Amino acid sequence: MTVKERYLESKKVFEELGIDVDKAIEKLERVPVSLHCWQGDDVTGFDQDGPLTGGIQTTGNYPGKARTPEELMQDMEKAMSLCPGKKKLNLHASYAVFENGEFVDRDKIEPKHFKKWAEFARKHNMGVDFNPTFFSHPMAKEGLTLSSPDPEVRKFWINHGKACIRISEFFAKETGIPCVMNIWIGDGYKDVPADRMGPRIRYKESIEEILKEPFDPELVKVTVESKVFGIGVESYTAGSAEFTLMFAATHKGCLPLMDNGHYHPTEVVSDKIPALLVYFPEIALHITRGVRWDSDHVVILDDETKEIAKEIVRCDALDRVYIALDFFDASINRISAWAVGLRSLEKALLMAMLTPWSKLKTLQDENRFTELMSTNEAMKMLPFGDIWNYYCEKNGVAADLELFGEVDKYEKEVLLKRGN
Ligand code: RNT
Ligand code: ZN
Repeated sequence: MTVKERYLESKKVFEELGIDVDKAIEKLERVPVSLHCWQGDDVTGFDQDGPLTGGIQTTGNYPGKARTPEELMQDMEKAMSLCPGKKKLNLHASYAVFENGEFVDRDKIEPKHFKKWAEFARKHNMGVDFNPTFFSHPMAKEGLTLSSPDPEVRKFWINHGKACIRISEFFAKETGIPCVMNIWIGDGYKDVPADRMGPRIRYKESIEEILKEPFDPELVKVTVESKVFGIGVESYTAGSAEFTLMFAATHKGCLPLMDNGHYHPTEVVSDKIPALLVYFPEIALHITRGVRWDSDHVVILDDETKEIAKEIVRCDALDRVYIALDFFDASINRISAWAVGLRSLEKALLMAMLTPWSKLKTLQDENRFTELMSTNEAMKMLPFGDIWNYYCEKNGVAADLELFGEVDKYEKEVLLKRGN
């Protein structure tokens, strides 16, 4: 049987449950997922030679990492060609492209330093999301940026934030698609602090300063990402969950961003999505996989990824949730990391779209929990794979079992020739 024939057979199973499979596929094709550039070079960037700081860490030394904008774009292009669905580009400010020997520090970057990325985005018909880079820089003094007690340090980073707002608006105008600008700082303390409120007051005031930069809230969506701890800041972070949530709730046009690696290990973001959607018109997500901690492993089709996708879909919130990936694994082929991560999320979304939520909700509301459990378990064995394979074929991308071969070929033809 061909992929198409299998699809037509399996489709009937879902249709019996009242699901319009063709419509689900069409819908999925339009959901943008933001692909993070930083998986391609282990969060190194192009504007500095120092180590990765901010309490995040990549481990591994897999050969062939991208060293230049050209290499990174080439690798992202390859990764995107291996994934079905609509993409967006997620960029960090540290990926500024300086030409002809020019260099400016982060507080002085301009849209022109991102012209190459705007061209890249336009070439691929995608929007751009943007992140000020508050780490891996000498001005992150003692690991502190927007919450630093040193006004000079704060000023530098406030100016960086303002520059990033201008760049985000530039991207939105260049692509015609709103730009999500995410503020995340690694500020915090290794050991028990004497003052937990002071840094938060300074962080609040610093973001407020950044937001004084004029921008069109329809074009730039400012998000604030929380985090419970980082490497070297185990005892305290300024941007805790309550802090960022309250900031977003009390500042017009600001959205909360939840990264599912940034909570206590038994907390789940899937349950937080519907809670926030009750109050916020829009929210943002970083989808990652924490293994015991915020380890930023590649996203796979695990239970929490499926639950997150389910919540977005059954809350009918695909147009209210900005979805981005955020992981960085340097121990395996980086193209495969991107492709497996993005494809896994696409699979989770597809499975969520092929589930008869209104029927299941009725079972819940009518207190028919015996039937709900047995139906839920039955759903797990439905032939999702046949639908997925057809979705890949329709989008002209590799089937699951062809993926490794494609990546391996690229590794031999391109990555290994880099000699790094
Ligand atoms: C760090 C945050 C943040 C970063 C990126 C590189 O823990 O998740 O989103 O991963 O900005
Ligand atoms: Zn994140």
